[in-house]
Amino acid sequence: MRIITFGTFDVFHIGHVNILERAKELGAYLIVGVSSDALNISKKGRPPIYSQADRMKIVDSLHCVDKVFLEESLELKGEYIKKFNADVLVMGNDWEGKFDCFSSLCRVKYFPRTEGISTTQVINMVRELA
Ligand code: C2G
Repeated sequence: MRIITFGTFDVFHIGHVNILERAKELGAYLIVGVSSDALNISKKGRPPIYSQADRMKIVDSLHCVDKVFLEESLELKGEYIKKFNADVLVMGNDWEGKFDCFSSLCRVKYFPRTEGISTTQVINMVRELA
């Protein structure tokens, strides 16, 4: 089974590790689309803290991850699923229902988010300490 998932993975934290490890438990090969800096600027109005090159390198260094690629557009998910021959699309449940339209291409599975941690929270905590 080939599993695909997507994310920004900025200021990498335990919630990111948990979802990637859970995704890998579903199959033998885990493919991760890391969203580009340009995609984040257009989506959130600011660049990520870590560059796309660094975010890709961090995700690629995990033993549960087999392949990393750059996600350049949210609209290309179907193309990426086909290109990488994915059997299952995994996302956190903050995206619940949002990717059900791809269920004709592959299984779509949402995992519960890890409670109590997010990139925004870490940024705010560091800001308060500074
Ligand atoms: N996540 C999680 N628990 C957290 C934080 C994040 O399970 N506490 C999951 C998210 O649900 C997502 C993945 O980790 O599945 C990556 O999260 P983000 O880096 O916040 O990525 P996001 O901006 O949601 O990605 O095409 C989708 C885009 O790339 C968006």
